Amino acid sequence: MQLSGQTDTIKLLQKSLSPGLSVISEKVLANQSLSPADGLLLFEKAELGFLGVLADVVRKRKNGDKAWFIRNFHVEPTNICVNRCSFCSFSHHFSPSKWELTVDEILAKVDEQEETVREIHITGAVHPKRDIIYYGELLKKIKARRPDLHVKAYSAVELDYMIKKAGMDFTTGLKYLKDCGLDSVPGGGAEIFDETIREKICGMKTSSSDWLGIHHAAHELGLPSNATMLYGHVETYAHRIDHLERLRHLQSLTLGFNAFIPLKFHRYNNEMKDIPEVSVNEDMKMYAVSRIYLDNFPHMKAYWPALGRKMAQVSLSFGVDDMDGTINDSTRIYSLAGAEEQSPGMTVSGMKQLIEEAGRIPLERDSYYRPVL
Ligand code: V47
Repeated sequence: MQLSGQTDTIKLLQKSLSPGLSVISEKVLANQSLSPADGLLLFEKAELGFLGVLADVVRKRKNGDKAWFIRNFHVEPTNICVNRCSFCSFSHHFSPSKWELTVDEILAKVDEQEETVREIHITGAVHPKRDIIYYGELLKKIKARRPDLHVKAYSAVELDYMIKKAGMDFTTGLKYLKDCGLDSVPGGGAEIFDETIREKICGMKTSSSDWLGIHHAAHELGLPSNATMLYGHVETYAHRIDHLERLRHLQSLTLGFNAFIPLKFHRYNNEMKDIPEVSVNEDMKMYAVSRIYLDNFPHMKAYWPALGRKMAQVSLSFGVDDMDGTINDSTRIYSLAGAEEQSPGMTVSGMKQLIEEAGRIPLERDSYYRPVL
């Protein structure tokens, strides 16, 4: 029999599948959402190759053969943190050095970038002495220098702290920052929503409901955002599905999320260093199940400084359509945690080559996933 595409491949595979997995594959082909029990069955029983085929159906439905990337850079204003998360190698509690950039130092980093760089991603630790006025002024100064630069800034954890400190509610605080120049909110700080696991690995930080509440408020103000999950530590598959379910539910209300970004736990130099890192097969499983489950998320991003560029390339066959960006060696969060990319930066031609080698069409994007032509 000659195969005419993914549907035929799945129909062939169905003959050797358990009834549960076969029903799931029918749902995916019919563009129906999976139940939490379906998601769990995929994690527990599905072969990796089968997950790749199903994830590919969803990826292709949403993005064709395009794989997006952006010219961007990060600024991590400080690593001095009021929180003490067990998985974090970045904060001053564990990092070999302690830093806080001045506004001028941050602006100098903005000035260093070529004009073609279109997005700045600002995130860092939760500094006890800084407040919403400071962060708002920073946004205004960046916009005064580079009005065209999209500012994706402050994880929900930083926002939670500065907004509560100002005595504001989430909507008022975010509106203030939006008026100062905030364009979108990055996905950091989500970790794992399950309250028991969250208490174990990052009990001091923003609660899951506040993380979701901040993103909800941002979406209602027209600020798009991303979502992440820190996986591969002490959580179970059921915790991962619970996390995906909470995200899918919020997305069904707002459609404000752009991308989901699974973040693989790295163990170097943090309080969870005794936990072995998961295999690359487990990474690809995580990407594929997320792509299949989050059927209302337009994009799945492989954050290559965390995953490594080779596995990011492989992830394009497990649901990923977005390779994040060129980064320009501007982030330390993962290098401090022992990721293989110790100086993460990629040229545009390197990015395009990586994508083309995986059989996809590289497309430079802006922060709203509009092609840059
Ligand atoms: O929230 C910290 C994670 C996140 C470790 O929105 C760790 O486009 C693994 O959210 N091992 C911050 N992960 C980074 C982040 C992000 C990155 C890229 C793009 C976007 C986006 C957002 O990094 C933290 C935490 O989950 N993290 N330490 C570690 N040892």
